[in-house]
Amino acid sequence: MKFLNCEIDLSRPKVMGVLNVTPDSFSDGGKFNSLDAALRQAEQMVVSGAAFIDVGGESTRPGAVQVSLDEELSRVCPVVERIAENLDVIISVDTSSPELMKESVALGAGLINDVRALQKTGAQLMALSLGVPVCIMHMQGSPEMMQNNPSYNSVVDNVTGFLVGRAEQLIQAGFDRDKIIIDPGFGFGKTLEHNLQLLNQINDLVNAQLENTRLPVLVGVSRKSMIGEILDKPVNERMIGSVAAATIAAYKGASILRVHDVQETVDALSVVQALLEG
Ligand code: 7PJ
Repeated sequence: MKFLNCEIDLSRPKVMGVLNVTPDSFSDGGKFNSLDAALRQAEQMVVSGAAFIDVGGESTRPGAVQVSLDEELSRVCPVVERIAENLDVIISVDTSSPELMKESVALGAGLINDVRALQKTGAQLMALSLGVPVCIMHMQGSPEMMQNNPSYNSVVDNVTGFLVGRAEQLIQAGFDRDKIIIDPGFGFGKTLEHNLQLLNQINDLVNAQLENTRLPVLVGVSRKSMIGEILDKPVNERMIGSVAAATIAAYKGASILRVHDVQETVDALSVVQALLEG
């Protein structure tokens, strides 16, 4: 897939490091909220082998309060700017806001990662005009309400149908087919059972075809409550469980793993890669 000034081979699984710049972010507890700390954290992730750094200023954890656009812009833009100036990595911006998409791409971001799949007013048109690749994610409901009794007939069919349908709409609207990444949205309006079904059948999503081609799949399970529920452990003790889940997703064909623990995941993926090639 072609990004601003580089090409990334997604036939081998790649790691996206999560850099939260939200003070209420559940897993970092706001630790990386100063600019220098954010840059150091990003640098560490690049050294460890991250191909992408995902910068997000809006907490979308269940029940999170919405942040204002000004707040989101002021959290994210300086971080994007500093990373673009200092590191050789693709910067992904985790946002649904067209204004932030525009600002961050102007500052050097190369991927728009939207948990609302460009469905917010103006987002689709903005992403189209910016011309960078996009990751569209499935979510049932909205972050405030989504864990309120989510239900599906078949979660795998529903999520696959939504993502392929949405990708078709984007292509109709003028997007390049080879600039679309799809993501089932682990934990976004899903019970543990739904998440496990999706992970177990992630190859169905990987193999879903659009005009005879597949779309790269991004998987984000890192430190999420599905891991916490399985382990009965708090967020700071979910690293190994998260790496296990990422390993399975990669083995079943996921292209990008969105994680907090970059080095550990990179090592695990090297084992997957060796096995798939061997
Ligand atoms: C995801 C995300 C995910 C994509 C978050 C968290 C919650 N973007 N942003 N996929 N999750 N594409 O990291 O726990 O799963 S925020």
